[in-house]
Amino acid sequence: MNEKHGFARAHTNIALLKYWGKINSDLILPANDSISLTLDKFYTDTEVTFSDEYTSNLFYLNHQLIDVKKMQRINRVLEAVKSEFGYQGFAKIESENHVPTAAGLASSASGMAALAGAAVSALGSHTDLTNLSRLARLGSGSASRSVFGGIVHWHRGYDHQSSFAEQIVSEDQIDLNMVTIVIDRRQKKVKSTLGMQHTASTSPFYPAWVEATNQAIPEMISAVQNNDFTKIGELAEHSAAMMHATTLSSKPAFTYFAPETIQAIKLVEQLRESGIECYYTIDAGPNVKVLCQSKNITRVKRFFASYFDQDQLVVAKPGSGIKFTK
Ligand code: 2P0
Repeated sequence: MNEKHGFARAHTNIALLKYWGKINSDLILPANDSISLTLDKFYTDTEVTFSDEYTSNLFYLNHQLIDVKKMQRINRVLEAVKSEFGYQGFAKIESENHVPTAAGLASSASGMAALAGAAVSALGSHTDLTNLSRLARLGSGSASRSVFGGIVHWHRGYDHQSSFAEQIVSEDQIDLNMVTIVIDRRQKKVKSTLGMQHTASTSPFYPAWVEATNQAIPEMISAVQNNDFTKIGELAEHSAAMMHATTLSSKPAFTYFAPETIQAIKLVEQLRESGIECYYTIDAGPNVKVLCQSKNITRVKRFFASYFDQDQLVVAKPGSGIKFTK
């Protein structure tokens, strides 16, 4: 029996300038560039074993066997890795998510990055992180960014080769933290893949979204390089607001906001007006993520604790890029 093993750990990320819509859904090529912060505490560990004895791919998530019908994207990543390394057998994938549902964060970014990392590591060398980012992208767009730590820029590109992420600054070069206000733990009703597709094809505001985001990219890069928290926060907040405006202008219109989402937005504005600088960002769900500097984490948490339960508040700091050992 000829077995090949690989392991990878990848962290989740949160977009500061959002990815929202594709120009090619097979290759997952986005309409606009995006910029994200990789988070420290939340990650996926994945082990891949290739063997010529297996007759199909098997995927265990948190020790439970997953239905083959749900494996389309996993298979796509595996096929791409296998074809790069000229391998023809099947794989067993064992994945453990350390992204608690209570954190209100998506695990597809860390999951697909860890899968690509472990598969590449099993079959060849994992030193080419740019290529790893391309392979992770085939599983989930945001996964391309989870290959790197700190603040990361995903170049939209125009084909498989040109669409990949790169690091702008590392995790120890940036003072940017995130307090998540978990408003709803249930799975979102409109999954991001569908939500962005519907928005891109029906919102008259969508072309303006793409243009405004691409224009904001160089501004965000220089804000990050200068560690300019005010500018980073303003750009991030505006990106989230614009993204959610595209869902409200799609046909039929929809929103990820819950009543408490608006309440939390107002509270962020109130806290900021009181002199504690913070900004919100919101993804494809109702939870609100508050960006702040290290010196204000305790104050931000204390403020929101008077409106929400303690276990609804989750703090995350900048995290590292993909690792190939535990
Ligand atoms: C982002 N989101 O930039 C944006 C903002 C959600 C809102 O990337 O279809 O799971 O797998 O490429 O990566 C979530 O979308 O979507 C996402 P696919 P993905 O973080």
